[in-house]
Amino acid sequence: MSTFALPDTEVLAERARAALERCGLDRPREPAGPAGSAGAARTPITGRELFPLDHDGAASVERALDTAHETFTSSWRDTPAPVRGRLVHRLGELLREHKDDLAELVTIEAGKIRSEALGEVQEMIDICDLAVGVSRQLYGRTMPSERPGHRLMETWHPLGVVGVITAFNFPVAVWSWNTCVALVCGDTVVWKPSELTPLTALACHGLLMRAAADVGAPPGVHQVVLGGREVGEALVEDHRVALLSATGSTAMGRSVAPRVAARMGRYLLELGGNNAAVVAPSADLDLVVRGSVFSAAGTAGQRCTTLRRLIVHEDVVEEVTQRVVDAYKQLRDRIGDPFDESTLVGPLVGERGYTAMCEALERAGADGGEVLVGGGRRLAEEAAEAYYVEPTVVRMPGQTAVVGEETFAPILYVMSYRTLEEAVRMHNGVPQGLSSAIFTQDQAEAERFLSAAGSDCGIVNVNIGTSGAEIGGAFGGEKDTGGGRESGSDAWKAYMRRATNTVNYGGELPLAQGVRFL
Ligand code: UN1
Repeated sequence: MSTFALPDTEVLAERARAALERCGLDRPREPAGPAGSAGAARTPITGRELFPLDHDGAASVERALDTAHETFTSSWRDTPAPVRGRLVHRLGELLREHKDDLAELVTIEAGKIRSEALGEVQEMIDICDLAVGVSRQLYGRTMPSERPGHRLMETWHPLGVVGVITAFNFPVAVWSWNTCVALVCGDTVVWKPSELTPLTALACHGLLMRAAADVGAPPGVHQVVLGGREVGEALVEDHRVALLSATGSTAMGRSVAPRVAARMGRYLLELGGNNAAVVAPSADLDLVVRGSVFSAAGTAGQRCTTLRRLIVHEDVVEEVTQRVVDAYKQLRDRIGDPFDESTLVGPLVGERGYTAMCEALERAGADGGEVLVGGGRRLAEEAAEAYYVEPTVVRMPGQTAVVGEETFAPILYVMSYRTLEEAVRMHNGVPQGLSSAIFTQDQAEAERFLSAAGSDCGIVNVNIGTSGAEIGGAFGGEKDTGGGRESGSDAWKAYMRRATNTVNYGGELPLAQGVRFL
């Protein structure tokens, strides 16, 4: 059923306070302390402020960096990795205990529907499990030495302070991918969450501090710094930040990367996506419809992995389009309060997303695009400052400039193709390279899409949509997506430095490459 009643902001503020309290935070930061400046916690559900919240000033960011650096050098890097794993193990237990509380805060601050908010916290729990395993598997290789009586091997050492900058759309999971892995790798973390989601950040930090107290880890392993651009810039510029891991727009990445590189720091960027699915004539259309609708309209189109382009073979384009449009019609009554069990599409996080959506639809129309379903705004009378929108399908005559851009809103462009080569060309013909999919029953076709000459993305799927990746794989993408990899597989290596060791146990000193000297 359609949800026309939205909860009161005061009720949401009370729910947020109660969830924070259950996580062990009696009072979130009081506003306007002498060192800080006033910020606020907000909710996209009503578009209103929940309560004021102090931001960090330059001095407290400096203190956070000092503490993180001091903790790294004085104890954390020398703590055995499996012992570091105990901290993350305990965090995983606390996350299980407070799954509902964190999900509550994610819904309040990011507007995610309950099931997706719970899924996000589950993603955190999963990465804790993975990181605990990694804490006993920071493997280096041994290589045969060319010299008698010598051994050649590599060891992986902690890197230092990791600066983590996260976006509003995955306010807790992306933090945990970085932080759980960084902590077992022996790094300490300074986290700057999105300005839009400070409460979820304070709750995560609070739980991690409880875990640290429980297992006897130093509290300085993790700091959270709240604020805007200037706080992020302090992390970008500071030479003590050995790795800067940032999630956000390509524009942000373009500004960050050269500055970190100029001081020879490392960066790990997870930036925009413009993800597509190719639908071949042999595809199972039930899978196509279900996979596409969740990937395109889920999270109100605000995932990096959101499906934004559907490239469909001309033989099935009419049927696929019709079925996707029909499924979107079922969503029409399910846009609204993300706390309502029947809601599938919550609000956009703010006005910017709405404006971007309107502009994109206008440009698509000018390019010959036709809106087949959606496009409108909802609940504007009930909550003028909240932005609920109808997920939208646009039939496009071709891949015009606007289709090549990432618009962080639920717009799905549908285009058609004749040959797989053409489909792959269109697929790869955008600046971003995060996630991709092909729906086909033809194995050779699937393999071609997975091959070096196929999709150019970091994530390439067969018969599932583009979003909702598991944490076990490395997550990230190519081109304008930034090239970084986070989460599972061997992504931990980005959080460590490698030392190559040659050990002479032979008593002679033969030089490599047969060189003779003295
Ligand atoms: C993001 O949108 O920044 O694959 C991360 C997914 C999620 C993570 C998305 N597991 O959709």
